[in-house]
Amino acid sequence: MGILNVTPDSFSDGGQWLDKSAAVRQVLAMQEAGADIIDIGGESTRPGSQSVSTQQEIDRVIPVIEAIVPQLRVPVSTDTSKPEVMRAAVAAGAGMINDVYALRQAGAVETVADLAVPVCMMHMQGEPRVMQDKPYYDDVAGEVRQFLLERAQQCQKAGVKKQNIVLDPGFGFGKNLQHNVELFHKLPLFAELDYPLLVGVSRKSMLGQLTGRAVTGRLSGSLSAAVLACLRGAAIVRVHDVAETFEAIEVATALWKPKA
Ligand code: 7PJ
Repeated sequence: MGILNVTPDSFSDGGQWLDKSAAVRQVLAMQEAGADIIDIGGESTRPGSQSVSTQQEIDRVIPVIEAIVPQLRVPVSTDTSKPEVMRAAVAAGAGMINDVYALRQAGAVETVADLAVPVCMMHMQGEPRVMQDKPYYDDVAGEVRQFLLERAQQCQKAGVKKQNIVLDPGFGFGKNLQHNVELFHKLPLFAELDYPLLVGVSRKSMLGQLTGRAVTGRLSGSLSAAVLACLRGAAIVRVHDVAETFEAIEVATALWKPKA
């Protein structure tokens, strides 16, 4: 899954793709490089970020979705928590919803059930503005796993089809380095659930904490983490650097279990 942020303030590519034609070039390049899904978001969820209005988010995201969908072979996912944005995005041609609130906003579950599109539900403790203040868990992997299973079950009860659900432990969302490391170590506990597992660690601050690198210097760390996530059972990795990630996974896959 290749990331396209159409926000002025995202932590690693904020402000870069506000221009529509630049955005189109970028998604075509990600598709060429091997992306199977393009994830487009109009609201930054980085720690401390402020939320944007529904209309602002629609104004940022919908024109870009309309511009890119006719040119793409692969589906577009929309990174949003707002039911109105979900509806507008799918009407504009998006084929998937990616929600860091795991459909907990009012009306979100019903909307996704009604739209009948795949949805990624991510775990987050707290909300972006305050989530990194003092994250606390007794058992981070157990609690995140339980949360995701409960959300999946509630959504299925409300009419979301099981085969449309993807789960994501939400690296960096209300988690400190120790939490993130433990979660990463225990990814197999998530991979064994009966839902595809999505992992997003690309350029995140946990990699900066491990390497001392600023956002622009986190490619090697991101590749290493993406490969390990796949080996631990991730079905989808959400990344900024699609070409590099594709190649890293290609080599790891070939060498991990050579074809007979
Ligand atoms: C994630 C996300 C993630 C899913 C962001 C960033 C911060 N959606 N949206 N999983 N992260 N599903 O791009 O690093 O980890 S925003």
